[in-house]
Amino acid sequence: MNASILPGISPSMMCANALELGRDAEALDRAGAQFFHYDIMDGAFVPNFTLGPDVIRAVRKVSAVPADIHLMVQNPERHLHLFDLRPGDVVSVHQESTIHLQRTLAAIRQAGAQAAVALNPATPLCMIEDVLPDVDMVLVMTVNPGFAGQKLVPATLAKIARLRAMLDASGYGHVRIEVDGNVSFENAKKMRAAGADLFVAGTSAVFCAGGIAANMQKLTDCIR
Ligand code: S6P
Ligand code: MG
Repeated sequence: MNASILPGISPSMMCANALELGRDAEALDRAGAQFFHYDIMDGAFVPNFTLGPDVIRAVRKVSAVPADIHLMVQNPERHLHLFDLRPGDVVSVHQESTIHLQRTLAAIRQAGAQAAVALNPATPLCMIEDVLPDVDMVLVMTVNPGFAGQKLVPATLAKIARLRAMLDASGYGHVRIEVDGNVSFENAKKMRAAGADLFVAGTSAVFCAGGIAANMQKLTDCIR
């Protein structure tokens, strides 16, 4: 792990109570969420639909927590203009989703946000070696994207550790590692030990029995 990066939690807003989204956002803000994670799907890159730019705009009315926008869409560069990006926001695009990855990452920075590249479990780390100067964060999918409530793909734990070593050895020690999928209390400890520092919290840890405040505290204790 990189000791200079403050680990944090990015609650997955698709797992919040859709009928009480504002109330949940305020509770997550009070509980110290570093970002709010928004899953944007197109029914093509992944076989599902979830949130969109209007939901992000609505949540911004009740909280200033930055947006962590996870684009699971084909050709994400065509849709960046739909988001009112703010400094401090981070936008992830999948390596598998765009041919001109470097150009897309540069466009995110140009729009004023931090840029991140996301990797499906089957995509090897070598696919992002040449865009490390263009990213502020790498999102390691620890399940196949598309749905909440899935089981961890075990090989992704070693992948996090290899990524941290690769970043540190190549002069990109400042680049964060986010993990997304089945971040349970138990898995979060293993992911943290492997070098992850931003944890997407869904049904496995925060949006489950116990309530938002207590679960956020418990997860915080697992990653610090
Ligand atoms: C899945 C999506 C994720 C989920 C999150 C759910 O495609 O990218 O952000 O919302 O992983 O968490 P959990 O704990 O239900 O797996
Ligand atoms: Mg996600």
